[in-house]
Amino acid sequence: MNNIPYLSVLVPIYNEADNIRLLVGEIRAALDGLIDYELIYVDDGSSDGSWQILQQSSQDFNQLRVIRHGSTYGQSIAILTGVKAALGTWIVTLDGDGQNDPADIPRLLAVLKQHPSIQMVAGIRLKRQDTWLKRISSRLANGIRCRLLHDDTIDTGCGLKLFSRQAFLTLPHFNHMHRFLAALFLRNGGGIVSITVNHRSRVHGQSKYGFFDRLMVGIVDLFGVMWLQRRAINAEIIKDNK
Ligand SMILES: Nc1nc2c(ncn2[C@@H]2O[C@H](COP(=O)(O)OP(=O)(O)O)[C@@H](O)[C@H]2O)c(=O)[nH]1
Ligand SMILES: [Mg+2]
Repeated sequence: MNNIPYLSVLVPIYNEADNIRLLVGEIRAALDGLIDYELIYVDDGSSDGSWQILQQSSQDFNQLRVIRHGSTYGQSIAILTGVKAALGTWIVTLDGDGQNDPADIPRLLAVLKQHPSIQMVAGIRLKRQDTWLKRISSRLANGIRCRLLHDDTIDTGCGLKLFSRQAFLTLPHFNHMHRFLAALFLRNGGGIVSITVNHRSRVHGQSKYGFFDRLMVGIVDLFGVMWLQRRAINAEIIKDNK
């Protein structure tokens, strides 16, 4: 690819071997011929052959960039690696298990056209295709988070998001930050819009998150993000001679 793309599609994965080819095909079906984009997969030290499949896939599709971590660091760190490497002005993230639908990406881009000054368009999974335990725990966590952080977002766990690369790089970065992007962009003074998106069942592989690990990490992080909000200052600049 010679030109700088408008959009970088970013897929962080850990052990998603059976989902890669299908999802790459769906992303291409949604975006080829529609927009100038690159596709970046960040493999977070998978042990199931995902890396070999990614390397093969990149030979068939030269807009596909594949990056591999030397160890497993977590989803947020994989997203950060991908955003740093990305060339696009805008980033769209998707889960690598196929639960998000690439056919929704043009709808996110259309929202951006209507609201050009915002920093993020977030997906809301209205009809979640997950177990009842995951749906209930997620609804509870979303409710508590929304009330404490006032982040104006009813589903921060949705992996489908479109955001400004440059704005993302100015956020504080920490593990698990991907669940707090709405609060962090708002803290930066950026506008966000949420739209409902499709959600599908996981067909291959297994969920990487259990109920208790997500809950415990989530509580600690919630207090951390509240502290960041308290300390936020967006200075108004009234003069700059250059
Ligand atoms: N890079 C990276 N990605 C992860 C990790 N854990 C989960 N993921 C990816 O994040 C996405 C969502 O994870 P998933 O297990 O489906 O979560 P769930 O949908 O909430 O059950 C998938 O693409 C996973 O491959 C991790 O430790 N590192
Ligand atoms: Mg999933």
